This record gives sequence, structure tokens and C-alpha cells, in this order.
Amino acid sequence: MQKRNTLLVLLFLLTAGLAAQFVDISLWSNLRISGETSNQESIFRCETIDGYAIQPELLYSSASGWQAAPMTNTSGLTFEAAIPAEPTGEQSIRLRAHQDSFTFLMPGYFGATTNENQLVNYAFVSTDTIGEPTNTGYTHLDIIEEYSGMSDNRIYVGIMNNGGGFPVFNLFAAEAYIYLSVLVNPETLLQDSTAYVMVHTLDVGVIGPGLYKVDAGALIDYQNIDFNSFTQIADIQTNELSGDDTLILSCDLNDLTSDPEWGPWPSNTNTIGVIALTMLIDIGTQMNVTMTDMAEVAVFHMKRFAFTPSQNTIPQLLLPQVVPAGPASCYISCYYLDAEENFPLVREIVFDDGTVESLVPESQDYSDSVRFSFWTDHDWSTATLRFSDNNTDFVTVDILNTTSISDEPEPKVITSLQVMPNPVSRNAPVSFAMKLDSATRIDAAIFNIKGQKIRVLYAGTMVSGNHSLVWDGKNTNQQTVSSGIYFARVRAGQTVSTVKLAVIR
Ligand SMILES: [Ca+2]
Ligand SMILES: [Ca+2]
Repeated sequence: MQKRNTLLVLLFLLTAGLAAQFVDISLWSNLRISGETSNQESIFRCETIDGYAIQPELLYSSASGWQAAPMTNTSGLTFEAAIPAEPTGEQSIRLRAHQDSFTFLMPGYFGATTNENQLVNYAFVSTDTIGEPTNTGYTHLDIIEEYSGMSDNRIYVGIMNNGGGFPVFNLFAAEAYIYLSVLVNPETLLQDSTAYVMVHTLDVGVIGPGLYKVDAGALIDYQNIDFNSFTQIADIQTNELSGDDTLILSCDLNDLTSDPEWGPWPSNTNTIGVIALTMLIDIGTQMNVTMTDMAEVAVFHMKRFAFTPSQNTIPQLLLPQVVPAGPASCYISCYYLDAEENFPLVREIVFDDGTVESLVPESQDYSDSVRFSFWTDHDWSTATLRFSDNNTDFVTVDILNTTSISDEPEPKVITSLQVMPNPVSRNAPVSFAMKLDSATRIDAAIFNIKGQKIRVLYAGTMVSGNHSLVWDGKNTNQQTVSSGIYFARVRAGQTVSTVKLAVIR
């Protein structure tokens, strides 16, 4: 039991510290929600960290309390869930991930109207083995579940025990009891190894109640724990939820985060490492301290995610742009901005030939405008950018391909393009003679009268000078084309030359 605990503490410190050093310990990123769809759902998405792809569990608030929604791994590291929308009011989402002896979660949030004296408003962290300590009569020191909560300015840790209340002193047994929760900043733990401890006990000359700071090394060597090395920095509040066998320890976040050794706050990842413990002090002759139980390691992600599905405005599309991006290609972009910070369920470009492509977001932070872009070498003149945050109401903007049109005369790359013979007769190859005044990228192809590319003649760089290309009158599938009108188009840099061909069979 004690060996296991030592290993767990070490694991905790190393996991938390190393993760903060080398990996983003925010297990989830890019939390975002859509508008309410016609199915009366909002779609929630997030990314999880590569290598830590633990299946997230999602709870959402509803009029009938917290409900679970399954999260699906939709692509890569992206997880998605459909949240049934409440007709009115705000909804919240809490995520939790549990693996081995480690839980990562968003604590329950206490707003102005949330009662922090009700266990139902806390987020469940994890269960703990029932039966420690093995001595009879210590059910109050046996942690069986842990809970978490936060408000805008406090952090709450709930310890549920195996019954017997939360006594701090037993006169007949000459014992005092300590209920405590260790708090660490995973991002600075390895630099200064400072841990913080909320302590609930009776001061019998060993330690009194309060918020302390201590070198984490003193906790690892808990069998020789020296409370003299603990420095009190503030008070804590405790609250026993007697009907639920749960003790709530809480401290002011500012007392914690304003301590010089805590580090910057809010931190990059907004996380706090938490571990709940119970201890027994033999106040007979020895004042001996024994650790009696320890809950699982937890990392609280101090993030609240809330949204109001009944309120929705459609997004705005700003600054649509088409810019050249190399030979015969362009870069299409626009900015997407939504008042409710909804991400788009539809984000597509529809070209004039009906081709539909997905625009790619350059960020997933919808609290600000997000640039969507798409690189294409598609042959197009007009296109429509089409977005929707709820898959029902759409916002569109039409764009023109201006990349081959310029106010300034383009440097003329092709000085001549001739075709022989024209009209084209049966089985006679068509020759294109052209003169280039500089080395350039050339894309030459034959198109039918519907504008469909039927054969690529050349795609690559050509040096300056005279060149010729030959078309054997066949399409890409090596079939001889039928009689009719065709076009040979040669794109050189940003200039395009087209020659009409009459094929007579
Ligand atoms: Ca236990
Ligand atoms: Ca919206």
C-alpha cells in the first residue's frame, strides 16, 4: 500500500512535470460548438493531443441534469459529439478522460446561481479503492471518490469517504486526522518543485488548517514528512456535505496563483495538478504521522465551456480574396466571423463547373475571425464561397477569378502560337509552334466545346525560344476524338493563349 502510494506520487510528479515540459498538457484543444441544427442539436468538436489520445467522456447540462453524449473520433485527433439543444437558456459542457490512475477533467463550474453545497454540481473525478486503511475504525480516512469544482475565483476538491463523518480528533484514541489536497502547477513544477497543500485538521501541535506551500520532495518522502517545512500562505474553507459523506476543501485561486513560486497564471494550459490524501497523527508519545489513503492523480483543466443554442446569428464572410499562387493556380481565401463563436458545419467553395471543395481553416479559435483558404489549379472564372454554422442557414459570397486579368499589360511570354493544319483532317497530327521570350512553366491541353479537358499535351518548364507540340487527335484514353470544335489552350505563367480547332473526320 505505501509502496504503491510512493510510486503513484512519483508518477504524478513526473507525468505532470514532464508533460508540461515536453507536451502540451491541455489534453483537449480547439473546443468549439456549432449553431443549433434542424435536428435540434449543437455539434461540439475538439482535438486531443497526439500520444494522449484517450477517449474523452462528455457531459452536457440539460433541464433534467447532466447527461452523457458519446464522443466519436471523426478524423485524426478530432472528436465530435451531438448535444441535444435546450429550447432556452445556457448549456455547459464538461470533458473528462481517465486512463490508468490518471484523470484529466474540467471541474464543475459554480456561477452566481450554482450551489456549491450540492454534490451534483461538482464534476466526478474518480473512484478510489475501498478498504484502506486496513485497520478497523478508520472508514473516515478511506477515500472512495473524488470530486472537483471551480468558480471564477476558487478551486474546490471534494473527498468522499467510506462513512464516519470527517472527525479531526479522537480523544480516546489520542489521534488527530488530516484531510488534505496537494495542488501543483504542472508547468512550473519541475523548475522549482513547489507544491501547495490545502490542509483540514485540528492543530495538535503538528500542523493547523490552511493553505501551505512546500517542496514537493517533502511529500514524496511522506514517511518522514516534516510539517515544519510547510509554510502557510493563506486560509482555506472546508464544508462537509454530510448526506454525501463528502468533505469539500477550497481555497482562493488568487492566494494560490499570486504566490511567487506558482508561476504565470492563467498558464498556457490552464491546468492544476491535484491529489487528495488522508493522514493520521498519533498524538500519544510520538506525534507520528501516517499517510492512510491517497486518491488518484487528477489534472483539473480550469476551463468553462458554455453556449446558448437558442441564440444564433449567421456568420459573416469578410475580405474574400483571390491571389495568384504560381503558374495556373491561385489562392482563394476569406475571413469567417461569428457572433456566437460557432464554427462552420459547411465551409465550401463551389466552382462554376459545379466542383465543390472544402475550404481549410487556418485556426480553430472562433472567438476571433478565422481565415479560410484553398489553393487550386482548377480552371474557373466564377465561384461561390458557402458557409453555414447550423447546416440550415447559409451565407454566400461570389468571387471572380481575376488572377489572369491584369490592369498592367502582362509581359508577353508567348509571342506566337500557330496551329497547322486547321481545319484538322483525319489522322493528321496537329502541330503547335510557339515562341517563348523567357523560360516559364507551360501547361498545354486540349479542351472540348463543353470546356472539359480531354488531353494534356505538356505540363512543365520550357526554356525560351521556339517550341512545337503535337496532338495526335486522341483523348487521354487514347481514343480518336469525334468531329467538332476543340480548343488548344496554352498557359504560360499568367498568360493564356487559346486556339480554336475544327476537327473534321
Ligand atoms: Ca480508498
Ligand atoms: Ca452563429
